Amino acid sequence: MIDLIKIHVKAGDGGKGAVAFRHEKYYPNGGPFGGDGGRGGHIYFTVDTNESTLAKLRYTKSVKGGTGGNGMTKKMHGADGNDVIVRVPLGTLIRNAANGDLMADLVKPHQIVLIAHGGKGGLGNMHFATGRNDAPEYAQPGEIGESFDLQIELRLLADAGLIGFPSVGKSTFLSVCSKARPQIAAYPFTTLEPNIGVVRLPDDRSFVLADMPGLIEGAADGKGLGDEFLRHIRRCRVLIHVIDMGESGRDPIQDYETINHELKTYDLELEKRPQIAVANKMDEEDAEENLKKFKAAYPDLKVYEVSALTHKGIEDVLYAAMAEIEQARIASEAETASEETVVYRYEPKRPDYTVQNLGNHRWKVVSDKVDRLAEQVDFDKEEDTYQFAMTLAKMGIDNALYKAGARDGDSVIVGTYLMDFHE
Ligand SMILES: Nc1nc2c(ncn2[C@@H]2O[C@H](COP(=O)(O)OP(=O)(O)OP(=O)(O)O)[C@@H](O)[C@H]2O)c(=O)[nH]1
Ligand SMILES: [Mg+2]
Repeated sequence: MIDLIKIHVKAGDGGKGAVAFRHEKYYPNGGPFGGDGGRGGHIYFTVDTNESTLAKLRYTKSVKGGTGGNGMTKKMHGADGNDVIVRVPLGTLIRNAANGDLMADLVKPHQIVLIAHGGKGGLGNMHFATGRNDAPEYAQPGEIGESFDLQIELRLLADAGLIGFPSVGKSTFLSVCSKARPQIAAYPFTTLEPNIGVVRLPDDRSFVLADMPGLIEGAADGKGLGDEFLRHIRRCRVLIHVIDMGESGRDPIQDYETINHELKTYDLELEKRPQIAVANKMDEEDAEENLKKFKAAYPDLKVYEVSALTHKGIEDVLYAAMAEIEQARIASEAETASEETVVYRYEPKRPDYTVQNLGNHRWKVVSDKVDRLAEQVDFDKEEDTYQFAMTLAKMGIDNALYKAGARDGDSVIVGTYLMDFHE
């Protein structure tokens, strides 16, 4: 059972800006004409309700976004790199493995989060013309795409889980109230992995329902399909306990006891999980008789009578499940809020700036903030330029450049301008 994996993600690098000049009739001194590089591909994660485990990612060591295309002459943009969308099951938690920070908690069907940003494309030389230099030989390199080591973990599998002995009709139940099409057969252990469907009530409320592989006595100690499935069960807010009242020759009272005993043996918490008792196969002969005995044994238990085969009584179970789920959602929201902050759209905290060594005594300050500031500055005015330089010093950029190896007289690209570095 794969419910915890590590994976490396690297968003695509941005494409290089182009250095090009205009060579056309009537423009003898052709101005700078190089276009911008394309953005690197982002890495997204999305919920795929057809997946119930992380098994498909087991051999995926890393995921890489496409590199942005380089800018071209005639101010043409490079193409953006391909985005990558990684599909994971509902209930997937994504953490930054470096510090354990929660980056995403995927709790809704089709939810999508941007985990690693592709690098911005570099600006072409057409942006670098200034009064002093109308033929800049410089264009920006693309920004490096973000990369992370991720720890991916499965938590909540579904709002409600169908549990019970093999062949009691769990998968049949799921198939009649959702679009899921699980395998259904008269032999035990037909279901080997949970199937997931979205149940939509006539009043438009909805919840996620999973059928579980059958449990048998000793499951908590690894019998039958073992305790792996008890782990899935732990990941459902509400349990729908399906009991076969039909002609199987099983003893419903014994079955009900056994399953509850296995749940408790596996995890004491499961005893407290809201549970709905469903008497299935009520269309069969003997069912009424069996049900009578069962009810006599549990006079206080609310038992829902259904036939998954003829769809009888299903809707009542769904409404009852919905009510329990809403209660449980409220409870878990309160719990989560006090435990940790859940970030639905992850926007990583980027440092205000980074410095890049472009080689050949050229440096670049990579920073949205500085880029925005630089746009306000009139570099033809001494005073403005001086003020701007002071701001950079205050932000610690001078120090960072010096530490990185910049020396007197080196060129530093700030925003779309070229400045001289003074120690
Ligand atoms: N007569 C009758 N048969 C049913 C009913 N529900 C399910 N069945 C039959 O019971 C058998 C087992 O059904 P499944 O839905 O595969 O049972 P399951 O609980 O998912 O079984 P496992 O996946 O093996 O644990 C199939 O032959 C179904 O057609 C019902 O309400 N009435
Ligand atoms: Mg099944």
